[in-house]
Amino acid sequence: MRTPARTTVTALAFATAAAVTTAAGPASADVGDFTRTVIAEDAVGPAFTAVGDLVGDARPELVSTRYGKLTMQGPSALPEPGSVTLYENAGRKRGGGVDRWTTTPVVEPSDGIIFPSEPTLADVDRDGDTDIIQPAGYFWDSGMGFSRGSLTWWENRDNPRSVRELLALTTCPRTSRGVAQLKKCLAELREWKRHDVITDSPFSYHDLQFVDFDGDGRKDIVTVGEQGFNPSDTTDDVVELQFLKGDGKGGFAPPVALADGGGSSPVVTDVDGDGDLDIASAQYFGVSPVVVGPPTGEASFVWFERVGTAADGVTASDFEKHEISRGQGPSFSLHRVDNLFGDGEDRWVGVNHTNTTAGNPGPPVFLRAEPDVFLLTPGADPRAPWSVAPLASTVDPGAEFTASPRPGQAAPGKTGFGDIDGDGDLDLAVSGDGAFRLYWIEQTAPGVFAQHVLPESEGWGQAGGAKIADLDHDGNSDLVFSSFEINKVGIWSHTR
Ligand SMILES: [Ca+2]
Ligand SMILES: [Ca+2]
Ligand SMILES: [Ca+2]
Ligand SMILES: [Ca+2]
Repeated sequence: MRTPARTTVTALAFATAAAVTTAAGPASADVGDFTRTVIAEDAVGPAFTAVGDLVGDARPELVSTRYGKLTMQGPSALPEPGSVTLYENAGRKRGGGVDRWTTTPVVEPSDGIIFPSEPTLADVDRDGDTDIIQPAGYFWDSGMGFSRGSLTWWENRDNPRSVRELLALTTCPRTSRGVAQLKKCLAELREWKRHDVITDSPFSYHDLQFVDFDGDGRKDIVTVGEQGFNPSDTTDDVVELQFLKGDGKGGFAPPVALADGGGSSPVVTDVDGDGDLDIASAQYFGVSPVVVGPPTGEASFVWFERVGTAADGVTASDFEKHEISRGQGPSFSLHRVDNLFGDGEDRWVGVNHTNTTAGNPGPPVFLRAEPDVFLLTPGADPRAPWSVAPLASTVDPGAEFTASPRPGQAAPGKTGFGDIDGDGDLDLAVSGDGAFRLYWIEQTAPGVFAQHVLPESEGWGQAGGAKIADLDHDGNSDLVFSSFEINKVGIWSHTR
């Protein structure tokens, strides 16, 4: 869900069309080559889900965000604070499957975090355990006079792994009277501790990169802040690429604007191989949906070349923007995929975010780019435009990214990479987003891809996740999706 804010608010503004119901089936069902397990039913606005090792269990945990309730204020949908939940596998350690999970709140509505989007899991304070960095904010707040965007990180204190955390635990027996007080003291010390990086910002944040961007040995945050202002005006959006210098202990300097533009999921990598870190990004805002005729507006995919040094600080003057390609329309994400074809080479995959379904408001659909996942290939000089081709050479009948005609919907969306079918090569898990179902793109031979609908995913629209991991260590991959449209979080486990 590249622009959950835009799609969501528009969906809700036209809420009469938004009702999607599915009969509640068994929690787990065999479907084709996959078993589907629904682990959250009737969740309030599931948004994004990350996968990582956060607690002592050797199996991965899930960190899943909820946008929470939206209330109508006149014609506008106004979100109430959301939440973030940790899921720990509660099944047996061997053969326990993926259908039993213990949940722990990390962020609760009382924390006042608006629209928590893609969590980044990383050891922010370098004490040995994995913490959660949470970008948040509602894209349309800027047009309603609110400043509720935030970047926060949540300190993992489940297992004391530093001297400081151990010492804190030893204070409980001294300060507590009775077992009940002792338990309460210990429980509070193990709660996720909030740290504010940015609060009350007019920018909304969807995603970020936690990386040492200025080469001082301490990780920093590179992100994109967005403000949508008037929903009916596509030219008034403010999009700012930002750098927040980290001190290595969980503190961050205020954001420095590096550029206007980029998209909500920037990728920090050395694009041109000259030894310094650049930024690559899909762009959504400012990109014309009309791709027939002379080019107008922003490019679909861009990169920002680092041309200066970090010695005098990292600023906008250190970067030069280059177009990767245009003509794919507003776009969702760009990925540099290590060894995608199994030949040792990195490949670039771009995901656009468009709608060519008759009845979708906007310019005539024949003028727009088809929704697709693309292979983007730089030439000898990556500053020149790259070649672009659809990634999948075959698409199952009826498995196109056909988006709902509902206003604000576009496809595809969140995309993950991993070996889904266990044959040793990388495949893709793709959220249809505005196409209200899920997909997987199978690598059938090196560099050859076939697009399929994930079975039993009809209705799973506006889904985050698209994470691929072996959640129960049974040797088969599990795909995780959290769908705003259907209010469910589910796992598709490959079965052979
Ligand atoms: Ca930590
Ligand atoms: Ca740094
Ligand atoms: Ca570079
Ligand atoms: Ca595979």
